[in-house]
Amino acid sequence: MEGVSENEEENPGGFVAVNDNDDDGDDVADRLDTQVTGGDDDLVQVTLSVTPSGLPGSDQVRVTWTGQEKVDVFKTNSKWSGGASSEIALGKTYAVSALPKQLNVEGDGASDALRDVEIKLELLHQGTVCHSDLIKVTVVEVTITSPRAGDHVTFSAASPGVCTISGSATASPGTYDPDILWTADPTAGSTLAYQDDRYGTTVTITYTALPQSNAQFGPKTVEASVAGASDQREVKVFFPKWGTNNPGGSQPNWYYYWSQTAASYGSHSYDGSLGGTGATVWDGQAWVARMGPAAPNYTSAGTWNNAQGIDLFAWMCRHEVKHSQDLNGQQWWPSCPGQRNLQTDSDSDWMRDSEEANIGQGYLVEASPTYPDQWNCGAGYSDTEHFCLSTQAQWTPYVVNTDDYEWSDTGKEHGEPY
Ligand SMILES: [Ca+2]
Ligand SMILES: [Ca+2]
Ligand SMILES: [Ca+2]
Ligand SMILES: [Ca+2]
Repeated sequence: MEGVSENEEENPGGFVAVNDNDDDGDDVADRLDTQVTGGDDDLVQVTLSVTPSGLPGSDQVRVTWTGQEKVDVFKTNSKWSGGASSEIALGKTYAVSALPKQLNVEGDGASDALRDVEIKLELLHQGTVCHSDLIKVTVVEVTITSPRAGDHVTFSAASPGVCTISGSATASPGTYDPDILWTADPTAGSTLAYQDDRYGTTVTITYTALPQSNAQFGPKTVEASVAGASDQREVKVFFPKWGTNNPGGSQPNWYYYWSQTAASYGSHSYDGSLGGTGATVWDGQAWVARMGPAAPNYTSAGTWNNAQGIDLFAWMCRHEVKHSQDLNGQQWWPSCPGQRNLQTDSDSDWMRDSEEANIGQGYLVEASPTYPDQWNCGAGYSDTEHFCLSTQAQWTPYVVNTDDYEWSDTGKEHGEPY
């Protein structure tokens, strides 16, 4: 048997894992699958051979096993061959001339005790057993009861932040409980630790310190394994949205991490002193886009189609960045705010009167706004707002389970609107 030397065949014997994962990804547990496309590495190979060679051609070998509810035996490790199941019937015989032959043993149910399945190969000479070889097998299963698939876990808002995953699992046969080994995916930039003890039926897995990269949040796999058997659960790891314990320092976590995603746009910075969602301000040298504390929230005004959370942030980036580009690039107010005055902006629309006609949108120097407010901007709507809203980059709302990069708690992937 694969991985078992001749002198270990009866003790400790071989190990086969219960095949209840899904290697071919067809949503059928492989144990119940008639065909595992591409082969299944959970099946354990057993090689049938006899020595010496040169035995009479009429000699046969016969394969039998105990524990039929615990193991099945197949010719191929895909459980399928020539358009049909490759399962082998108990007591199958082979001519010695056909050896060596490889069989594949699948675990179908866990052992009740160590070595309680016996696979026997008998050499038959003129129908009588003249030699036999035995290998004892333990069918092992490990089952994770915590975490559950898809569980959400969030770093604390403390500095450094700590994310804790509580694991528990059982092994069959139960003898293996203390030997269950826990493994969790690493998180680059965080310290992964298994508190106290990495072995046994329970574990506390911790990640300490929030990562630099937003891509380090999201799905993480936790695995429990013992004696060749394993079980996995995928959890989702989130950052505390309102915390500031990211590696960048003082910015809120939502700003730090969302700025790394497709929701961000252009060049902007965070200003916690702003009253609202964002603004374009003169920093002494240029017009710059600033995001405010309300950018990750919700606005019931219609301008942004009731965008919430990361969608509102995405609209704010696109809007304020466009304002900054207009005000800088269009040369409306080349060294503002000093030169903006009512003589050069008679309609107070933040568009220099001498430029209004050159923009090509038919803006009038005597009107702000020139056109109706189709965005429900309300107070402050002007020709400058009209130009920005007409020409800025658009945003398609974030789609949960498709876009997969909004890992704030609270937030969309976490299950809240924002
Ligand atoms: Ca499998
Ligand atoms: Ca399958
Ligand atoms: Ca004007
Ligand atoms: Ca105007």
